[in-house]
Amino acid sequence: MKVCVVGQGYIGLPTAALFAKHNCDVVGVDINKEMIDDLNNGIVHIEEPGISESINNAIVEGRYHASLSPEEADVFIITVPTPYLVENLSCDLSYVINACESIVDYLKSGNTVIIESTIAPGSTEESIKSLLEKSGLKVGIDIYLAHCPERVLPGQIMYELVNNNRIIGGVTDACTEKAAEAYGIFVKGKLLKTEAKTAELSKCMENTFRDVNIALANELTKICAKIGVNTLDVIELANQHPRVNIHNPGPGVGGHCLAIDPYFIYSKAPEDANIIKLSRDTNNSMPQFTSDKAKLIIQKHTKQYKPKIAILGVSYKGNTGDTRESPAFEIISNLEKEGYTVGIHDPHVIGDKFLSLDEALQDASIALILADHDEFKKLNYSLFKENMENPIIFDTKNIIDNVPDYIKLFNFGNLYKI
Ligand code: SAJ
Repeated sequence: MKVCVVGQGYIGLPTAALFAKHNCDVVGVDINKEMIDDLNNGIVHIEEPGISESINNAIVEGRYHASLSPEEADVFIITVPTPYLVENLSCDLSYVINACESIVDYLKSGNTVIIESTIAPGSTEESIKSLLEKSGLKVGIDIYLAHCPERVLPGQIMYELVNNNRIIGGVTDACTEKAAEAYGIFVKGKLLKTEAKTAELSKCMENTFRDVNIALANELTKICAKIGVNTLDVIELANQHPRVNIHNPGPGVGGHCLAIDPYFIYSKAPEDANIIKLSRDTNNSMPQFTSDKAKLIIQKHTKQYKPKIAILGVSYKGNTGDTRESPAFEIISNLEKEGYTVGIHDPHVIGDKFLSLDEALQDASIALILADHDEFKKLNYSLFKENMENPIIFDTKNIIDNVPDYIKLFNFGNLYKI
């Protein structure tokens, strides 16, 4: 079987690697020429366990190549980003539409087209179906179209793509069956068959559920900071109840999913999606809340004022180099607007503005932990003593405790003590 995967990012590339591993011939398509050249030379641009080896094996076995343009195939999979439109918060389908337009000339009778990109409910039937039918082939009769959202966690994508249950939402029953057949090649989880619109909304709702629950934890943090209670203790105790699961508060919600997908639902029914919108607003307020608290800590607790702040971590997710929608950037920009300078250290993100831990800490008033990387869970505290006059850590991810006496530690639990 030949598979054409359009979009070689966080989902498309691992998906291509898995089809290739299971004896399919795979072409990975992307608009980024440099990336295509790199991939054909076995250079993988994403940090994800197992992906580099899998792609390189597939290249050696002649089962994978990357290309700027699609090729004829049996199955086409669309894995391109879907941002949201700032003007009305709806789903920006332009990448998906371009990707679908790019395959129209390659479609043949019997082909299956699968949209994996997260899209607003209704998009497959209302926008994508007619576009593919420009090929002269009828969906459900000549070709098969389904929305099958991915639901994997960065850091364990290769495992979760295989083992998680998968929603398969066809435009017709025949479309669902054809898409299920394709995923049956490597998916060990259940294939949950439904129709396209239900699949689209289920995916958006999974991330919305999480976003709403994080907003609740963030709101609790603000309340606790005001009334003098330790938020983290409240969450730990409340979660001892077998049916309660309060999420973790944090400096904001990043990534390409939780920070975006709720808007796709909201824009379809803004008058009804009140909790969804309020949760987005609450989570969006956290970078400002965090930079305000950092400022307050500096004002109240530094002996000799220094305008430098060490930023530890800018990726939105621990142990990855993924910075998409990361709240760290808004926090940094807020602090810079207030006249602070920042020294940024992130062992997972590559870039010339990043410093070593020593350099970032040197002469800083405070170290602000913004990512839950493992490296930050086992910090060498003597570096803080050597480089900072009066070491203070503000741990917004609640990943450290038991610091030596010479370090003052703030986290989202003890903000009321600032
Ligand atoms: N966060 C909190 N508090 C928490 C949990 C997360 O503030 O209790 C923050 C994180 O720090 C991060 C953001 O939320 O900034 C998102 O992180 P995440 O790990 O919750 O989610 P993603 O965006 O990496 O992945 C999500 C996952 N969805 C769910 O868990 C419902 C993943 O399974 C999906 O595949 C992915 O979205 C996606 O592609 O949709």
